[in-house]
Amino acid sequence: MTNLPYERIVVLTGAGLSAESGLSTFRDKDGIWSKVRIEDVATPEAFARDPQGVLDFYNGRRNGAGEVEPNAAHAALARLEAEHKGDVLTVTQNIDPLHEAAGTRNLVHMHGEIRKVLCNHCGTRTPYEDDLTVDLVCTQCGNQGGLRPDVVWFGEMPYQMDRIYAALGACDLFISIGTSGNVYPAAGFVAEARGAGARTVELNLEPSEGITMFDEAIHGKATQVVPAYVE
Ligand code: BJW
Repeated sequence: MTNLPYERIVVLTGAGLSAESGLSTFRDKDGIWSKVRIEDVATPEAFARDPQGVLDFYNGRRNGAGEVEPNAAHAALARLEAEHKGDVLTVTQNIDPLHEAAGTRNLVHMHGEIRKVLCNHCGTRTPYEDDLTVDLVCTQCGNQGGLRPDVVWFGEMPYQMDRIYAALGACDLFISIGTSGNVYPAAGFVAEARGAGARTVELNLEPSEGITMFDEAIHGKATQVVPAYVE
């Protein structure tokens, strides 16, 4: 049973949370960015230059993630939301569906969801589980060639920023889990929460880029440190 003495909690999660479920992180030694270049797969310019190459990269990621299950850290965060007396908002940078699979409901996927497709022409976002190809036609607007994974690339605006900043401005506890603190705006959330007077806590395998902004840091594997901290 969770016993954290705070009213409004914001939890930020990153790739390290899903690492023990078998999903790769980005910036660790064998991470995704050690195998492919950001400029080739994770920018709007890459998609414009080589749409099928980018779609193949994400088709591979989605298929590789087929059998993945939430781990003990996802489960602990779902219990925190269910049992905590105050508000808990979970903001994830992850595009996998493991928070919701574990039962978290008050959730923002700020970098999108790999199991959805976004039409670059009309902006419609819809669930889509199959491989994407450049010849697909949008069922909403009828345009061909604009369908892409619903993920936020470098240079694009992450989702629900107004909701996130409102929660950061009102929170009294901010917990950052499994993120290296390299990518903005998420890397700046700890400063926002601190500015609002919140206690700031990092739960990560190692000190992140933003370590000096945290009041407390517990370093270890997410499946160990997250249940121990929130329960
Ligand atoms: C464990 C563990 C275990 C391992 N247990 N822990 C110059 C200065 C400042 C900003 C910029 C700048 N130039 C450009 C920018 C902006 C840019 C940016 O931040 N660039 C930086 C590289 C400098 N950002 C953007 O473009 C963003 N948009 C934007 O800024 O819009 C304008 C705006 C302005 C103001 C307000 C709002 C908006 C968009 C960023 C999009 C990021 N997209 C990606 C790809 C998504 C799709 C996909 O998955 O392919 O998102 S990149 C990638 O990085 C992915 C992640 O969500 C994101 C963060 O990575 P994360 O989660 O931190 O993973 P890692 O691998 O870095 O870290 C894992 C951590 O876990 C490590 O610390 C490990 O130790 C730990 N770990 N195992 C616990 N078992």
